Amino acid sequence: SAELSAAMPSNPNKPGEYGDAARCPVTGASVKPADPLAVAGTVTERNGSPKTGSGQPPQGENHAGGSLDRVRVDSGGRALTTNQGVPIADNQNSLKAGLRGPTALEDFILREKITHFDHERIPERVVHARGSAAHGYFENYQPLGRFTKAAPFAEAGKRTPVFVRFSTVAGERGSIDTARDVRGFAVKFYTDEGNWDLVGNNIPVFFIQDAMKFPDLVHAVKPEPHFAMPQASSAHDTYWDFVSLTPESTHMLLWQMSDRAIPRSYRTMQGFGVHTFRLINDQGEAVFCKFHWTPVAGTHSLVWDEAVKLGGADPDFHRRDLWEAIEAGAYPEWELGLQIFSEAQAESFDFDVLDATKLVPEEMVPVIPVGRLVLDRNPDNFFAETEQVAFCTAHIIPGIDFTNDPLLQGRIHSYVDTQISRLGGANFHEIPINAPLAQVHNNQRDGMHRQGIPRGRVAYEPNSLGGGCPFQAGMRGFTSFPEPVAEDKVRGKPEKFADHYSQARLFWRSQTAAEQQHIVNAFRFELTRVQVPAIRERVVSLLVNVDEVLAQGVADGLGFTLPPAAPLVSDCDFPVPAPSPALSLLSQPGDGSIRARRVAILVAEGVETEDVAALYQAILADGGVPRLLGVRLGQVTGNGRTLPVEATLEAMPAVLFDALVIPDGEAAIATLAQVGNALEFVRDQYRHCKPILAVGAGGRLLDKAGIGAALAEGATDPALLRVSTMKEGTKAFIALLGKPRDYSREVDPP
Ligand code: HDE
Repeated sequence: SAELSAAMPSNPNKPGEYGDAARCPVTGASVKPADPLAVAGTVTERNGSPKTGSGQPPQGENHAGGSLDRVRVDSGGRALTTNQGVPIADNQNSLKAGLRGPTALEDFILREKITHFDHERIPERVVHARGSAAHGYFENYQPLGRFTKAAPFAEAGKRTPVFVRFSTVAGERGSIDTARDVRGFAVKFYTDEGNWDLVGNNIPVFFIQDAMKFPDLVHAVKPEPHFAMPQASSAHDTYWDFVSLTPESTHMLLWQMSDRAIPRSYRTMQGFGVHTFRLINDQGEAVFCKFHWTPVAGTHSLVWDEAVKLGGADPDFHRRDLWEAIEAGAYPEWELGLQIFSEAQAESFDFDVLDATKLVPEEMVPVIPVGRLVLDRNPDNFFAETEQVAFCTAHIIPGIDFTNDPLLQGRIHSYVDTQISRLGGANFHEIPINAPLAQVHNNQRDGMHRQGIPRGRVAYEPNSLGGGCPFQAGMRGFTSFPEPVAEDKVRGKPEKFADHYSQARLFWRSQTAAEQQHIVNAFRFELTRVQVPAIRERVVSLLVNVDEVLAQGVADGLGFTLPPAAPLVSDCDFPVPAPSPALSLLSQPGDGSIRARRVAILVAEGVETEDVAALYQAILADGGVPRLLGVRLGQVTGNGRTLPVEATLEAMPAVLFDALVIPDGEAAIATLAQVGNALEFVRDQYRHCKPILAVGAGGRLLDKAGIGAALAEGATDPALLRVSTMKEGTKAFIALLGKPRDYSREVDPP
């Protein structure tokens, strides 16, 4: 075991806590947090206490900003204290009047402990409550000054620290990761000129066009209010009732029913800013821009049967995957791409770029790669960082600006507003994870939980008593793009917003046959759960406007004849763009690397241990994650060495692995062939279209599971390697492991 694990990679950013060093921690050592005052220079105090405040404040330092080291706490080698720093002698017993007597009201230690506990919870996010996050950096490729003066894009190679949170939308904080749902992809850039939050999703369009409809959408998709069911699922009446009456949702529904909504990992999904934004250069010239994040590992998704089983096998599947990849040093990485276009170009489009239910096809405006995002450090504390981070679309910096997208306009208000109740007041920007690295100087004062201690008697501007400080930055500061506006005040929508179907059709036509089938199956699943037949039919009548094959497939799955098309809200003939291959998940196969891919190697007494050890090392060497799975924990021996069983078939079922190896070994295969879990494991790997390597006698386990027979009927299966020696199959297997799944063996139902 030590031999195998010695080769396991670990994260050099956390050497003391993870990897080899963590196996024998230094006892009693404590890490002193950095002294913030020491950084800014020595402070002279009358009585030597930095708390009395008689010294000079650290000039030019942002009290709230700086590295998180400032607030990290490590209790190694320390005694327990109260929140007031008073040492605690006994943490087992409350203070009583006699050993069998009542507890004393004066037990301030008990009361402090219980009171704090009573108030430990804060409200979860109204949407996107379930999430996971990591630290990292954005690295810019080339100066983008021609388009924007935004600080992260100023120089080649410039790195801006980021904190990124991924999330599901509908489920509560403790809900499963693999629900069919949109994923949030929120990036906080701690730039030189303040925080910029790009709060996006893994799908480039949205359900609705106007912020006015957001509370309705969310009320419809969340658990139904009378009985609080279902959790983390859109497969219920109120959701489909709402969207069936909201034709503008149709395009998004196709994305939501596609495999995008069941990603394999946060590491393998795209991200999008969704709205059209503006970039502004230092001449004040503006262009429109759409933001795209593309995973270096490629876009990979689960299949539905697998997602459902994962909900039980590991509800934290995506959280664990992100955490483990970073701990292992397989840092997740994305490339940032921009679609840049002028206002004149936008006017020539058949759709409105202010409509968030539309995307700009890459064939019309190419995606230019401008930098990369790398996540290389896990948070120290989930609550302090991941839960308290507050992303706000209002957080933009000079060089970036909003457009009039009516969905974006509503978001500018919503995010700041929601943090005030979620985080308990207007000073949430002072919570360390939210504090900018850039300095904060203004005359905003007081409020709940204020951290900073502003000095002096001036809290207004203009002033003379404070020397006019802090002063307006003028041209160096944020200036909004001076877009001319002269219109009547109205409630309504521009005409092109009435096109609800042409891009839905574009998306459908751009999918491969397997992806189309998955979309049909997803509609069938969700609408089968819907109880009211009229709602099912209304949804299908929307789909008739998209594509008859799609609508017919769904209607067949639900057992009714095709209803008439839903009425159109506009007589305009909106042209459908030519199919865009970039909209297929399979267009982003990734770099072929097997980093962080999980491989199950089935072992039992008598397995060919030399083969297994060699394969294990080969997978590790390429950054993959092999695991030896057996019937029970313990050890197995075979030809030459003893191997540890790292996990069991019962505790770690097939859905937790990307690929399967069945090594040679007559006795081992004879044992496994008697075990229900082993046969089910093999079947699941097969039906979920994952690569399988079966060596020598291992092939017999395929036969026993009924897979050999399927192949005998003449089918060829490039992802199923049945070889006589491990050596023969290793290279081809590792190559398969780095590729997207091949859906050609898929059958429905599984
Ligand atoms: Fe959000 N959204 N949203 N949203 N959203 C929130 O803010 C809202 C929308 C997105 O990891 C809330 O801090 C409105 C689009 C992400 O912390 C809330 C509208 C997109 C996250 C809110 C939208 C998003 C949120 C809940 C329509 C993709 C999680 C808690 C006008 C571009 C951020 C919070 C995180 C979270 C409001 C639509 C993405 C209530 C009103 C479109 C990734 O403020």
